[in-house]
Amino acid sequence: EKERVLYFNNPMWPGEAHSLKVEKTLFKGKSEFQEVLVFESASYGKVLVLDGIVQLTEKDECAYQEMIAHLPLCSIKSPRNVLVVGGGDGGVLREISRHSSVELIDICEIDKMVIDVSKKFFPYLAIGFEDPRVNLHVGDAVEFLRNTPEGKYDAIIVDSSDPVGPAQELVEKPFFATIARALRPGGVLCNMAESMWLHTHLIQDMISICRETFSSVHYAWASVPTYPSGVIGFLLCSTKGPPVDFKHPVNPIEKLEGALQHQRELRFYNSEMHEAAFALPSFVRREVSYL
Ligand code: AAT
Repeated sequence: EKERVLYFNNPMWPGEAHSLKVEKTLFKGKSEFQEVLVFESASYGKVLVLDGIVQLTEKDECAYQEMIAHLPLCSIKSPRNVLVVGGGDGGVLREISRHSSVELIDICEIDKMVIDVSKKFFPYLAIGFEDPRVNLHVGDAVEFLRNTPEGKYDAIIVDSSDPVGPAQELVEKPFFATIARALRPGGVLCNMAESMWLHTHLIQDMISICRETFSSVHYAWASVPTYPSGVIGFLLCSTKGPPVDFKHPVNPIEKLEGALQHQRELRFYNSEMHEAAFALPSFVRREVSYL
């Protein structure tokens, strides 16, 4: 029988494709916002694809979700109010729920189909929605943040898709301004920030916007094999107020772990990975500091 392989091509990574062998297609749908696909792959477990871009696989989702959640939450003492932008699969909620200091977790995801599909096919991610501290808002995060009271959150995590389609506005200056407004003084933002191998200009633009908007801005990265070029970056920013030393976690996860009865142990994040994530290759250092 003919082997089925899916090739992921996109103008975001011109001249190359990544591919996964398909065992079985599980879901194909078109929401108001994007095309949604779930398939069983031969080597990475189930895969969620939006508009032809891999959002997560069961095998390596731990790297992305753990890092995007714990890099900001372990950088401040006792985070209480947290907002997630995007993240409709629930994986980031699952990670935030490890933090017992957290009292409120708001999430604003634009596409209900992503949530429904995750509940059906990715129960280990969607379990994040079961935390009673979670409040789900289905809508555009741009609108949501415009109406958020000033200083409401200790941390905001932007787990959004690439800036083509519904996430376009999420890399623009007015959006970052509303994020900064919604954070308390000394609050933190962690924003998905693409690949240092592929998206230099996009990263530079985001950094220069954030430098105008926040009082500190840092770039961190982690290995995620199924994201284009195998890495993903994070932009960590803090608002004016008590300074945040992102590179040295003040709320180490090791302390939390003992206190938690979580479904599964951390697979990727620990305090050493946290500190290492801010070490940048020389070419990235130069690109980031030229601004
Ligand atoms: N944790 C999985 C990784 C993601 S999911 C990104 C989510 O952001 C999607 O569910 C998408 O529907 C949602 N989203 C996009 N635009 C908006 C918006 N304007 N408001 C609210 N939610 C939005 C990201 C993977 C990154 C892949 C890197 N190549």
